[in-house]
Amino acid sequence: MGVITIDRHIIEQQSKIPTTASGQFSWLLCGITLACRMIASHVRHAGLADIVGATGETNIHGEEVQKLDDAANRILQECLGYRGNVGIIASEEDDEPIVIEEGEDGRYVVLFDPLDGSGNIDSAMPVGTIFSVLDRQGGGGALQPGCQQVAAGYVVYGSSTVLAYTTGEGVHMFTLDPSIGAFVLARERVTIPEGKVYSINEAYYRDFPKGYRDWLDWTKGEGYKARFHGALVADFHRLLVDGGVFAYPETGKHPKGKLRLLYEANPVAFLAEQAGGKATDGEVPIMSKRPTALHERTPLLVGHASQVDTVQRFLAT
Ligand code: FBP
Repeated sequence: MGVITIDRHIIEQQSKIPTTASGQFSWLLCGITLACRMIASHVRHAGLADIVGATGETNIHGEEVQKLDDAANRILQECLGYRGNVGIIASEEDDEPIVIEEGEDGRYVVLFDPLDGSGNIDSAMPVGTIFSVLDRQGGGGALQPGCQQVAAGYVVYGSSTVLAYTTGEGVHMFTLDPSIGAFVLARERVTIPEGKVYSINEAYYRDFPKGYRDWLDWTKGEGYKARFHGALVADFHRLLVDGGVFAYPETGKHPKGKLRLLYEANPVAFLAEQAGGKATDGEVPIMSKRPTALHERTPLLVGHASQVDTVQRFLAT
């Protein structure tokens, strides 16, 4: 069988699906994995090269842009820019979507958070890249509901570099083997286990809706442990492997939630559902939400299906 690299896996997966057997889709996904290998190299050299700290710029979210945010953003733009089948790219770091190819050739829209958790860079804590792919053939642009995604994934740059992706045929995980510079298959068809672990920034406890406070109080008697990395990609990856539930509810500072619907919540929701889990905004499934703006925010509750249901019961009372 030999080494199953992500590129081989993508091509083998796609050849099974008539709509994507042309190879165009594989070519696009391989562009994203190439970009993530290049970003991984930058992250690994973060403390050594002059790429830590801020650029002095502020992005549309009012956040200080880190040098690595900027580098990761440019790498993804470069690797997607010459694919020939990408019509629009949209990034957390850019105010507006970038139209690359107006015509029919530009079939796909790629939305991404080039470096999630960038507040962790200077302390060498895990960061990641999150991506979502939409098809323009139905006439939509970047503002399509999550249920229209044709692919989604993330890469976590942690103790090892791990990529997980889905094209609607389950969630598959790959580890970057630095000795060959390729993502190698680690696990296929991952499912979220039930785990007594919650990830939420409890420092905002008083600011959370009552249902979340009641749920958190309840967990204290249920033997739960808390894990919070300050990076959605790292908390979600841990959840895919060890189970449990992650939540970033609405707060006084973020009355609509902090996380962005199109390039944070939607891809995580697609992966969670493909791994047998659930993702909601506390009320409705994330993937059913109709986006109205590129950088719109949403509350996010995601995890093992029964544990999400438990939280929702507290929210409903
Ligand atoms: P960016 O770093 O991409 O802006 O993402 C936002 C984020 O860092 C999430 O990854 C994380 O879950 C959350 O913010 C942490 O927020 P807080 O510091 O308020 O707990």
